[in-house]
Amino acid sequence: MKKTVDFDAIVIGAGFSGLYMLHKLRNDGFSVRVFEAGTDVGGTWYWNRYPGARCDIESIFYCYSFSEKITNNWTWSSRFAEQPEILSYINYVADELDLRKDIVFNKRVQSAHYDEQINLWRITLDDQSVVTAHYFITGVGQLSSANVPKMKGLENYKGEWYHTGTWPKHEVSFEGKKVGVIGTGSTGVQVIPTIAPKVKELYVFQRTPQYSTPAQNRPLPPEYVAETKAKAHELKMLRTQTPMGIDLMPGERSTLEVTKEERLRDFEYTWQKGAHSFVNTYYDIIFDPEANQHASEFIKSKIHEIVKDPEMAKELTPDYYYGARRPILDTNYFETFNRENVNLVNVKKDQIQQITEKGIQTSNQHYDLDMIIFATGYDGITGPLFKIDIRGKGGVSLKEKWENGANVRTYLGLATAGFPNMFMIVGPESATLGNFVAAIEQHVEWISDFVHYARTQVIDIIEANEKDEIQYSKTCKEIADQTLFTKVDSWFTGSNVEGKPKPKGFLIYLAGFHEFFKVSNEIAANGYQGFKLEKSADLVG
Ligand code: N01
Repeated sequence: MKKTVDFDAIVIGAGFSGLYMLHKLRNDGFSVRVFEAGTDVGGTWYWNRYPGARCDIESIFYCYSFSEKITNNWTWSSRFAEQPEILSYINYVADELDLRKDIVFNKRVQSAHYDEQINLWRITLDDQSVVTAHYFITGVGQLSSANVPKMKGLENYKGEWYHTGTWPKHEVSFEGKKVGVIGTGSTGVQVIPTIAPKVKELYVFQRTPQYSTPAQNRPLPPEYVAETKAKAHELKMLRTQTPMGIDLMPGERSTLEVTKEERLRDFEYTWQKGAHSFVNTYYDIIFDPEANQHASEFIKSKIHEIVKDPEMAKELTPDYYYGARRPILDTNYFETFNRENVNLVNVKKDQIQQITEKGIQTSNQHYDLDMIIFATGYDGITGPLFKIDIRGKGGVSLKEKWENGANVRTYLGLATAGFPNMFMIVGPESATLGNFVAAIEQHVEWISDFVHYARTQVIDIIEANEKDEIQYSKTCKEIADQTLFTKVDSWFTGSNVEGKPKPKGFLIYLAGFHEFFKVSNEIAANGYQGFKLEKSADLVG
């Protein structure tokens, strides 16, 4: 049967992933259309406009590296760029590469169904129009499905309320207001110190205290910028040769082989150095409970040193393994709790019972609030994919195949059996613990190389083998089980979303970017081992 398709590839999302995917495939001569729910490019950085939003990977790494021209033409102002600057950068890239002409904004993809009779993907948009493509590629990110907890009474609340991940474009005023922030993850830790000086009264509703180390953010001096541009090639190499896709390797020594004095000196050094240096002080911090305890105790002592009220310091002190949630970097987070206008509510002890017309009712007290900010995170990793009705062979949905998230199985996090010609950028079980943009660049290049290879070999159907993905998922879990990540609840394990099933596996490949790149490149070099490749010249669109 001869078929016609609208596009060679349809990509969802115009963030870092979708934009680069569009550029790569288009350069290779494929017809591509990107659909984006927002009104402009940016993805995460389009939606997350909350006060204090900035990257936690150094700006010189948190950007594309594929174009010398873009690298040379763009100058970051600070070590960790703020959201408006990152969004300007993404806009600059979109203009520079003339990407907008192939992006349809304001369009949400509702469903993507694979038609196995004629081997194409049929994509339905929110205006019920249908487009078809040979390849279906998701660039929806891991953290784009906002988690607004089901709290009784929210619909009756008369004040303003916002989720950080869908922050409005208009200016939000805090002056003279009593504001409640629910959630103290990376987002809450950025919002709280930023708005504390602006609000009349701030109430932080904390369920789990956080370990956080100082980002040590600062403006970038011109000579440093010149130096990084001169060694752009070297920095690019580091993205693929290090575990986190940045210029850091885990320490060479064990926490347990040094004296107490050395340990304190080393921890103090990495604490002052900032970025993700602290978690990398010694190689065993996220593997060995005893090593971890030393790092945890150091941070706990810092919390007690910084926070003047000993009771408050105690409430802010975590009691689980440090680093086993994505490590948080802050600017003046713990210091903010010394302000007169900042109050801490431990909602594990004093539970939120309901939202009232005027604020929040806990078991012990009513808090009158003009504004509530939900910094409650995301239905992570699987959430953005499950928001779309994706169906593969036999009409089976991704949700069904992955048992609602309890049994996720992928091959390299990039593909999954039963869903031919579908690729996921930063999908579940890919290596993303670190520099997301470096991960995205590698995934996009790997996918576009594969698609290019398929075209040259006249391969029409690409599908991961079930047996290989079962083995890959097993490996992912085995790697994670050697770390402390599987011993702590977090958005990686879905524990932050009420009713979300705990995955049997672990949804991030934790052996590091460098290992992931090696494994995925070897698979490619071996003729895409682990994939079924079918030639069917008649079906070529
Ligand atoms: O989300 P989180 P996030 N009642 O899930 C609490 C990236 N990121 O948006 O810990 C009360 O970590 C929840 O409590 P608990 C980064 O990868 C990057 O902060 O589940 N509280 C927790 O305190 C990060 O890891 C940057 O007990 C409730 C908080 O809300 C990821 O995004 C900046 C609750 C959610 O924390 C997620 O971070 C920001 C409830 N019903 C984010 N439900 C950069 O710097 C949830 N919570 C690049």
